[in-house]
Amino acid sequence: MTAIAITSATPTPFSLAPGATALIVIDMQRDFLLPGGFGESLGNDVGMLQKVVAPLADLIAAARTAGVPVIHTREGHRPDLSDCPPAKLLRGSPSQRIGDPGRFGRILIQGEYGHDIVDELAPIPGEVVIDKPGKGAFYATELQSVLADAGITQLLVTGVTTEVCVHTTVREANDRGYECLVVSDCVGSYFPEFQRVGLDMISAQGGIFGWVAPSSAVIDCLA
Ligand code: TIU
Repeated sequence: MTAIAITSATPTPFSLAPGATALIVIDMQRDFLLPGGFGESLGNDVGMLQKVVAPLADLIAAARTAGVPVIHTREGHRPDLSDCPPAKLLRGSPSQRIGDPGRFGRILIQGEYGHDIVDELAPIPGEVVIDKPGKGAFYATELQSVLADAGITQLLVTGVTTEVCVHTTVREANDRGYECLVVSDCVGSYFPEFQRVGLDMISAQGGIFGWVAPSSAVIDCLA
């Protein structure tokens, strides 16, 4: 299939190759989006991330219709915390730490209600869900082999938070040779300033890590 140009992408039009593209949805978990989870324990206003859900639901629906694979990630740890480095566990002075009981179960622990993806964006049968212990989706996960097996070379990157797990994943992907287009209204930050600057940093310097475009432009191309 021939490539389709997303002409409104910055810094240059993005040449989307259907059949070689996956939509990656990073960490749209209750623990980051709902009160009582990890995000709030760090002192954040979790409401800041809610605005991502509606446009991302539309983009996921368009990807499914177009046959673009949707890959979800979840940040979290084993119940015994054996995959959580002490440096991560002890970082900062949160009101609650990873593994502590929160409103939705133990915070950021696999299998707990809060660790799972919000209802509106729930994976459907057959979609890959990558459980990751770090901020980047490639570190200590099977993501690279999943992408290689599917012949994926381009990633439409969405999820939260823009400057933490989205950025880390885009940088990891960039160094592994993937072309990343970050969907501007489908990534979210607790901090408006970080959202703006985080997106600018990706497409600056001629697209040092990738491209940025709104979901409307991506959905038009997938239709
Ligand atoms: N705290 C914060 O902004 N983010 C994270 O801890 N993880 C993700 O970004 N998923």
